[in-house]
Amino acid sequence: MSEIPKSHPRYESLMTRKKISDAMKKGLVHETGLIAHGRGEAFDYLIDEKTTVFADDACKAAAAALLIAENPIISVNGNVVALAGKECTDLSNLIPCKIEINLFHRTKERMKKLTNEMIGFGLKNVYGNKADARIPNLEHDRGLCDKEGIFSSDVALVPLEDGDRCQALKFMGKKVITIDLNPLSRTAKTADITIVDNVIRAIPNIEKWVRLLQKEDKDKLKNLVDSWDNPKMLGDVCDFVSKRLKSLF
Ligand code: PTJ
Repeated sequence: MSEIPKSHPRYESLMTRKKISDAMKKGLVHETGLIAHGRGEAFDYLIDEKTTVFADDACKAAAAALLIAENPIISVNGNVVALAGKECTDLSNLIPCKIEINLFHRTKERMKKLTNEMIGFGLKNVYGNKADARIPNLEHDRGLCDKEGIFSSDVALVPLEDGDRCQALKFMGKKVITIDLNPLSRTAKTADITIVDNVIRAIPNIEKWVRLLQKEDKDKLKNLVDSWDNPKMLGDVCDFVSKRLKSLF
């Protein structure tokens, strides 16, 4: 493929596409990950490809939840590793928390490649390979997980998550934080805290809030989490998008 000129008005978006398509060729991203990415791009358009005040507030609540957690974890899939693997590693070191690879389309080969990719980003312990536990009520390999990983976690950050698994994690009693550009998805509606933003912007933004909040009193952080109203925020995002679209023409 010929070089994309920096002067192209969609340079960043095209480079991100290249990143995800290269990762698919390397066997990191599943082929349907490209379709998921396209859907994400469409929703990103609707918010002008910028972090909204609602997403920023959600990142703040997410940071607070991760900081007060006893056993927090970040779950990553192929798309997340390709787009924000290094940023997830940095965030996990800062909180600190575990990272587990949880795949929808799980194969031994992809698990191995993604594990090596995360090790390359500096992650010391990669969870997900033991697969010595199962998320209840989830048939198929996507229910496999690590006992010492997501299975025993109390707060789980699950970006680009499948709706079924998000519901199953909630059913296990976990506090679930997601990052999903689609405010209408089942995952967005099921999670406790939904960050309606691109994972590329959201992970560094959570990191920003972790730095700002890490010395705060635990009670204050707990209040922040307890007062978070996810359905209201989703309504506000939809309102924002509809007003924005009406104002354009
Ligand atoms: O690597 P695997 O095997 O675990 O597979 C991962 C994918 C993403 C293929 C799988 O989980 C899947 O099919 O996901 P869905 O059900 O298509 O959901 C992906 C959601 O993430 C959709 O609502 C998209 O709008 C949203 N999304 C896509 N790209 C981004 C995004 N949200 C935030 N940032 C993105 N870059």
